[in-house]
Amino acid sequence: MSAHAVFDRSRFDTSGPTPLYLRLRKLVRDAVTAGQLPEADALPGERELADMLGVSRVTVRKAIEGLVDEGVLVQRRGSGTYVAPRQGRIEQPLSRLTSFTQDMQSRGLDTDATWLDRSVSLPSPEEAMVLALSPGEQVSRFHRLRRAGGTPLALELAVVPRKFLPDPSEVDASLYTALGRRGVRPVRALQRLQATALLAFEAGLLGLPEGSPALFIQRVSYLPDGRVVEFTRSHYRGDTYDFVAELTVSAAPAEPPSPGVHA
Ligand code: 16G
Repeated sequence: MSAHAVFDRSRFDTSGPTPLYLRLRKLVRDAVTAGQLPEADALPGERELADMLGVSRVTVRKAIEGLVDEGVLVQRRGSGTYVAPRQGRIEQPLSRLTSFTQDMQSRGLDTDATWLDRSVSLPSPEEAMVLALSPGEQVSRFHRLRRAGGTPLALELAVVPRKFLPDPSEVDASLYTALGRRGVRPVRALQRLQATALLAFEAGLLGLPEGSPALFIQRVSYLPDGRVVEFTRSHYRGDTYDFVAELTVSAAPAEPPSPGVHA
């Protein structure tokens, strides 16, 4: 998405009591977080931005000052305003079992996808083992390039035993919604993350140079009765996604009864 699409006047909501400079600040911050304004990209000049959005230059200046203070933007004297390095990463908590669509919607981002494969087939030996399938049992296969806010974020191959989703065309925008409709949405999952470098075809689809860093994530999800409902392998762009885990100390062990005290 170009800066012109981000700063499209028709999409800039000016209704309501929030001051315009705060709205503009949020617009830029969200676009940076979503990767729509990539790291090191130059922003249009102050006057151009004001014209594009139909606001005053004072509003633009105030918004930019705030974003520079926040560390979202940097200003270089004489040359302009740029998206600051390493900003705009999406932080995803590791402890909640949510879907890509849910994750992005909670950030106010629209999702879409390009289907690379949506079919029924026999599983690979690895898939048959992970999904605990009987010999000859088929799987529904969902291979997508997933985008949020127009930016490619992940390549994802989800494999589901066909008995849970007999017709792959039931999956439109969200796999989890389709599973939910059939009463087999997972309630628990194990996820493994590994650092990797993108192969040429993966990089090409994600719009990155070959060898770019990525997170390779494998998720195995379970139904309440312990059956495996999903085996998904994804490549998430390393430059936009942070998975964040919350760590807590385990609960203190129960105090041993004091000597000599009996109920
Ligand atoms: C996430 C999951 C993936 C799941 C998908 C469902 C990770 C690493 N992976 O991308 O396992 O299949 O969500 O999303 O979080 P959907 O319901 O939007 O299709």
